[in-house]
Amino acid sequence: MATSAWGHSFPDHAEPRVGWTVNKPPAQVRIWFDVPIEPFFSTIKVVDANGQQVDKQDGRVNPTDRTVLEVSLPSLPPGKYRVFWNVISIDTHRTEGDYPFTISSSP
Ligand SMILES: [Cu+2]
Repeated sequence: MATSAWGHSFPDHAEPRVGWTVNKPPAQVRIWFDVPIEPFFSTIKVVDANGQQVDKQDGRVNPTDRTVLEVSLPSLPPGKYRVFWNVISIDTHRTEGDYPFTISSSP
């Protein structure tokens, strides 16, 4: 099924932003979705350039805003990272995707 006015959940925006280079290691990654997502079957993880998971493995749907998927990060070194997300929306359909961001070595 293609997109509908409600149901399937797609990312609206993210922090760090998709494809952006940031100067400071972000404390967390957050993705805002266009409709609420199911906490029990939705996942988010962050990997480094070697594919190694680097987040604190506390990925969750924000309990007070179920359109937000978030995960905490340690103080990461400069480099390229990728965020993988996989969510079940309120209509029980699954969507998934990934996006890159970079932490710059220059202050
Ligand atoms: Cu559908």
